[in-house]
Amino acid sequence: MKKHNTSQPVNQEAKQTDLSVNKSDPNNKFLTTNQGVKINDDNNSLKSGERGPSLLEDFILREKITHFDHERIPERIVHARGSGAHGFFEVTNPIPQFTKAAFLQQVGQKTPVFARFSTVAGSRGSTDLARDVRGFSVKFYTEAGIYDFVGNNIPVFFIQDASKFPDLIHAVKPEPHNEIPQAASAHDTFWDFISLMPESMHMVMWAMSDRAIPRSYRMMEGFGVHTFRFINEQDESHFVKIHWKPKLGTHAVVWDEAQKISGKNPDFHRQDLWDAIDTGNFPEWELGVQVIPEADESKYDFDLLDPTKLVPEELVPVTIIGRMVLNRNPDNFFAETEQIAFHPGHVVPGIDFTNDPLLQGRLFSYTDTQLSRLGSPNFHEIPINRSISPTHNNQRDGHMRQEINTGRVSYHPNSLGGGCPYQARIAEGGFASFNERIDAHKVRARSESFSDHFSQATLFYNSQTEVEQGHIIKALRFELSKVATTAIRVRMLGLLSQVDATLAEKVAEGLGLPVPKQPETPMNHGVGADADGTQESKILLQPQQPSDALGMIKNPTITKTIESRKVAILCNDGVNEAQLANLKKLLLVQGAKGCVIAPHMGFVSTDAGGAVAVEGSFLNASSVLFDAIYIPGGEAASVLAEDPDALEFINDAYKHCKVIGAQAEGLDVLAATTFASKTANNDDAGLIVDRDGDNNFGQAFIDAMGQHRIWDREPKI
Ligand code: HDE
Repeated sequence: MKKHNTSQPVNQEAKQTDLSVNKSDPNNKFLTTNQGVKINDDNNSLKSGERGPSLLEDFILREKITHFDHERIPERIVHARGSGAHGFFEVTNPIPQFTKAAFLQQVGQKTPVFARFSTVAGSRGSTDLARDVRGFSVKFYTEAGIYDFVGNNIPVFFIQDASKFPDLIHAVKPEPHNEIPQAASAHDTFWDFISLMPESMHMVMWAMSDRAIPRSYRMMEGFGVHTFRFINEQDESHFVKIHWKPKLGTHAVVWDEAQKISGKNPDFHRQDLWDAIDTGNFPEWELGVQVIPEADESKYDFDLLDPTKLVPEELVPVTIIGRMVLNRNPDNFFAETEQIAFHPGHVVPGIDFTNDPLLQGRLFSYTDTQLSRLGSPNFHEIPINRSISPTHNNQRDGHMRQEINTGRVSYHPNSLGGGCPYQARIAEGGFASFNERIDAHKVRARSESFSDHFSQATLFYNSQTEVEQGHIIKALRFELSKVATTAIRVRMLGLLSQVDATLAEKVAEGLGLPVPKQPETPMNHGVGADADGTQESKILLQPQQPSDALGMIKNPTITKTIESRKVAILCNDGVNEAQLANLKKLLLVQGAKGCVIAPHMGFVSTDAGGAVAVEGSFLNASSVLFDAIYIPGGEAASVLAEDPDALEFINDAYKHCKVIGAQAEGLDVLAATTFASKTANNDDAGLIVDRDGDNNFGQAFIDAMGQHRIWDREPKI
């Protein structure tokens, strides 16, 4: 038997086998290999002579290059392009009558979160401003384990059954023969698939609306899409639809602007999220729920399990139960935003699933995808994915296992380990699935209650203002004009005619095609090969009352706030310092920011003999990166009128319906623009001009910005 050396205390001996890193070791400052060996020269590889060949024995070089060679992991098959941040969720209105979820019980109770927003189709390096659905995922690090909300900024989905997801994604991704186009649905394979899938029509309406080109991640809603269940202490179930409502309102850019932003700053949304948090403008959303009693499951003329349907907020109001604030940028994009692994199946007691056939498929997919993306079943051990509540189980080993499990017991039941870890009773917080009664035949079939594909598409279209309908028409014209196969365009016009006859006609006009009299019978109705395949999609509903919550311009989240908005202040040497300073100050009070843009970087001189730092030039900035424009007076202001870059800047802002303000000599610049007559006639609510020093100018400018965009400028379609 091993004896302790009496001159050496036991804990000293234990220290000799302690493998933890000594962070206070003075050697910590040195560059080392991954094996901890200090490196003397990191600039030269080992060679046979100064001008000779490199030597294979150079373990320092080989380790460095090998690591580099493997620094990329497979990107997410969907939602590859994204950005995230840390924050917290706080309960404002507990609903214990509906859910026993421990993190939702007390007013003021806070839970750390990490949120990730994404586009779907583009690859990791693609533009933020693609026309696309946005992912909206939130990992809640609750004391009862991880809860992942994995939703989108659109409340419905293209397909009803998980089995069609690979087809949908293959169709929308770049075409396989030439890998074109990147991050765009405007191509043949996508619309070929869609034109054969009438169930996608509701989602298509949303995807062609301005929801698909948000102004900012901070200004979009989030939706759980599927109906979930809340379970209370009495084990009663309620159906629930989950919503996030942005504090800054729901806003978008316009399509021409989106395309230009993609060139001027493809990281526009990523940058916006980062800068907002960096400057203390913490993004915030309210969490709301639509709760529906089990007994009302069949009350509606759509099926709650059908993910192509929403529950209008007028039918079931949204109850706000908490808020999320994002207040810390990640320290390391790869370690956190890239390695975070969401899964709609990560739920805690109090939250459960329904039989939505799309959700059911997702419950398999997300763990599976992490195995190939993160390379190991131990992805839960990566710091960003770790539960803050302790984990104990008998899962062992596998690639890159971090935890050093001790003891010899890795099975249950056991007596050698004293029975540990124990199963938790429900009263002790153990998860028990909702005791739903299921009594059915095993079938591959779709419920008849899923067969109305058009009523809610029509409801969505009818709920839009004329301006928003115009944007949908133009988006469809754009997308379908990029489709080379005429038969696909025609098939789409047929489907659109079932949503709204005028919509179809107007899209057809833009394509130079007639609307087919008899829409082609779509090939896919969610039936198998042995069905006759010709059954009609059913329209079960009477047209419903339009809903403001479905649009953006009249969306109930909209307020007049201009918080965190950016104004380009176009200056030249000799700028009127007082006017410039005054507007900047007023913007600051509103939480907005004025940025000085000039023909060159450095400084511009002021009329008072001072100098103002320039933050962007006409070469590196563009009005699409700003929310409004202001041109102060100054003796050389009119010189801007001779600068084509400055004029393009201003004309674009007008075209994109942004507010434009000018004072004194700044007005002379407007005289050279495409909208000079509007300025002269004072005929536009978004042109705020002041020739003679009106004290109200600043407030008028801010009020106009509070309208967000001046839609009257857009020609009617
Ligand atoms: Fe996803 N989805 N999805 N999805 N999804 C993924 O998981 C999948 C669906 C959503 O920021 C993948 O970790 C299937 C609906 C978001 O990391 C993958 C089906 C909704 C994110 C996957 C769907 C979503 C994903 C790729 C149909 C809205 C990004 C990487 C059955 C409710 C999460 C990953 C993040 C990511 C599969 C449909 C939202 C492959 C099979 C509907 C926000 O597992």
